[in-house]
Amino acid sequence: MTTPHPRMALTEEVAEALRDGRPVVALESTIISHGMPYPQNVEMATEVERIIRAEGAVPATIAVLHGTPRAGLDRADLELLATSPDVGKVSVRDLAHVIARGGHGATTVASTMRLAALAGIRVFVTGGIGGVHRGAERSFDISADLTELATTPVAVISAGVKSILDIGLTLEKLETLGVPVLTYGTDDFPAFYSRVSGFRSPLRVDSPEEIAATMRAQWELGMTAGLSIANPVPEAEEIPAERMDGVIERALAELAEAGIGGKDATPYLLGRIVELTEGESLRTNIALVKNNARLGARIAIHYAAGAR
Ligand code: PSU
Ligand code: MN
Repeated sequence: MTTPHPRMALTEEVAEALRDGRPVVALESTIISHGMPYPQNVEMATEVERIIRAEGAVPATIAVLHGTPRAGLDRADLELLATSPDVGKVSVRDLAHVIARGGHGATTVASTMRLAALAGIRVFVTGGIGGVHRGAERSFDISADLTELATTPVAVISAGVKSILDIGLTLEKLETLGVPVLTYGTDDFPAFYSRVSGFRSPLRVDSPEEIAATMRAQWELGMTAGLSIANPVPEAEEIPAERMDGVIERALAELAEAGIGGKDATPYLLGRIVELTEGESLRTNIALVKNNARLGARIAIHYAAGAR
């Protein structure tokens, strides 16, 4: 057990669970503020916390509020993140400044990993991680999520990587960075909306026990990198890649036309994809986050049991 960093504010529930070595699962907040429309975003955030509790773990949604990095939020906090235009998208490079000015920030995968690690949380559930954008050889647009995975010891459960990114280059980059990429229950690396991306999984695992044991081995060896755990969307909810391809091509073309880049690129693409699929992609997005929450809670339970 690690003592939480003094700059982190934990709820009593999260602090006690960590003190007692009980399972805790971190959740990000950019997905709430910049990844989904209202009110589905706050409903998703609440439902995911409920699922994690029902599985027997403690949820800890992470954000910066009034300049304080927090782990564990209440309904009013979630509502604020879901509705307020004052909540910026905060990745690692933005953390210090939002804290210094006492502002609000929705944390990305990268900054959520960093704050989770400072709180002493090792398991983190999200929908999709950032990666190497298509055309990165010119734009240099590679998400800080990847550099964070290379340096911060947290296991991140996602549904793989969206094909708004270059999935092949993202997998190559993760290999270079020494990040274990485990796929749960399948030999195919999943593509978020779709169960199959056309890329093989680097490593297949078939149980939460095996994932928890891999986390332990990774960190007992003194390696500080995190792990990327890819959990395919349930079959009933998936949108086949053939159907998503056209939508994603169109959203990418519109992004280029609008001249949008930098940190606004991912939120823009996510929003356009929801519009272009008339909400179908949103239903899939919500379903896969819930599915990841179930797996993440089970991993946290096995990890906590082994750490005692
Ligand atoms: N991918 C998704 N949904 C998301 C994000 C990525 O499928 O909500 C969010 C996550 O918070 C992720 C961030 O960390 O976007 C990556 O942004 P960027 O590409 O600007 O690094
Ligand atoms: Mn970027």
